[in-house]
Amino acid sequence: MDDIAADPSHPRYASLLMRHRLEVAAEKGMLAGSAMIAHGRGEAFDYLLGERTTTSALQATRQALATLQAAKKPVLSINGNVAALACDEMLRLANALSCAVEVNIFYRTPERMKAILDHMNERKHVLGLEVPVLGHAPDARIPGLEGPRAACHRDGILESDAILVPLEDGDRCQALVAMGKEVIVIDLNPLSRSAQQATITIVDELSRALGNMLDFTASEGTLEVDSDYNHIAVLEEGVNEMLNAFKRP
Ligand code: PTJ
Repeated sequence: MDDIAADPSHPRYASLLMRHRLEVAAEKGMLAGSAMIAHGRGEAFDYLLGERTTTSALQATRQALATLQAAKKPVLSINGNVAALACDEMLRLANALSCAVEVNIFYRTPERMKAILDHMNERKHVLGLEVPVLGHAPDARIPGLEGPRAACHRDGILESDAILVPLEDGDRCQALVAMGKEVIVIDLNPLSRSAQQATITIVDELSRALGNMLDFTASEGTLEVDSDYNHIAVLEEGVNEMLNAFKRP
């Protein structure tokens, strides 16, 4: 899938690969105008983390996976950046959870929706997965949100009880929490409104977090929800990891 000039032995290969994926997605018309800005902000926070998964991020990842596994009707939300960076991982995770993915974007245009849906369906076909890809025919709205970004599927986001929304915008995260859902965010910025408002926030790079979830699924099967999980305490550990960046060996 990735036709990238850089050598995998390059110390910054993972970062170069993600940038390459965004460039390809931009050419296909999948990305919002501000997608690169959002990515750059994420990269800056990842530098402070040392571009690695921290212990607290792993704790959040386990709780997120356990919560999705325990849900009656989980759904995985896809925006332009997520489709560009980690389409295959999202499809594989949905397959493992036997749930749908739903394309639901902030800067909604018919052209971008089509480009993202085409990409998701093409990758689903290549991977040979039977995952429902929603977003093509929204028949419901997220209460409390104005404009086209509220459009969603009744059988997907609207009726879900747990939702994974990587790189989410604060308003929509708040609206989903207000609907009583378990809202799981992946966001490298622990201070973002989404990170603060979600039920569970994984402060980690998107593809690393999804890779860890897939590894846990393969190695451990069904995980236990931790009833003592403390969202704010785990977030604070993420902030402390960044503040202590200079003290790391
Ligand atoms: O495709 P659309 O229209 O839905 O738009 C998608 C973007 C991401 C452009 C839109 O939702 C947006 O503007 O998002 P924000 O408000 O900039 O928030 C994105 C958050 O994701 C920021 O806090 C970044 O730090 C974080 N982030 C960016 N890249 C990654 C990331 N977190 C984890 N992994 C990444 N690769």
